[in-house]
Amino acid sequence: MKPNRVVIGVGSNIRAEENIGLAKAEIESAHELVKASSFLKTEPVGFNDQDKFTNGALLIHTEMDLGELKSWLNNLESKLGRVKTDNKNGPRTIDLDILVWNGEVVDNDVTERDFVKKSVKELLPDLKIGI
Ligand code: PH2
Ligand code: MG
Repeated sequence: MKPNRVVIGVGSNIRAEENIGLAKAEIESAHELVKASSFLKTEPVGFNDQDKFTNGALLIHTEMDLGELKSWLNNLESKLGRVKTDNKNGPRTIDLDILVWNGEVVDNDVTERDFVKKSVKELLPDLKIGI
């Protein structure tokens, strides 16, 4: 089995269905996709004047180490038209965040955003989240 078990958070509010489909296909081509959570429409957090997001998460097994996977996901975001702007909470074609790395929560969104926590719980029901 590939050594690293990772939950990737996926979000989009620009052509979300298309971009999430493309991201999932690329991820499946380079890693073992174990399970996808449900994907839900969510109210924008942090900056209100934009469309609703679609959010969910993917559980993968991968040979890549943490650094490699981070840059691989960054490249995929760019390939799918992600433009980084000054507004960290603004609209995006795709957002791919490493949420859980081998059983360890590595992104604060997991504790701070209910929809992120819910996706992670769906994929890893036994994971301890927060205190
Ligand atoms: N991501 C953001 C900012 N706001 N809102 C929702 N609903 N979903 C997101 O994924 C999201 C957001 C920047 O990380
Ligand atoms: Mg994010």
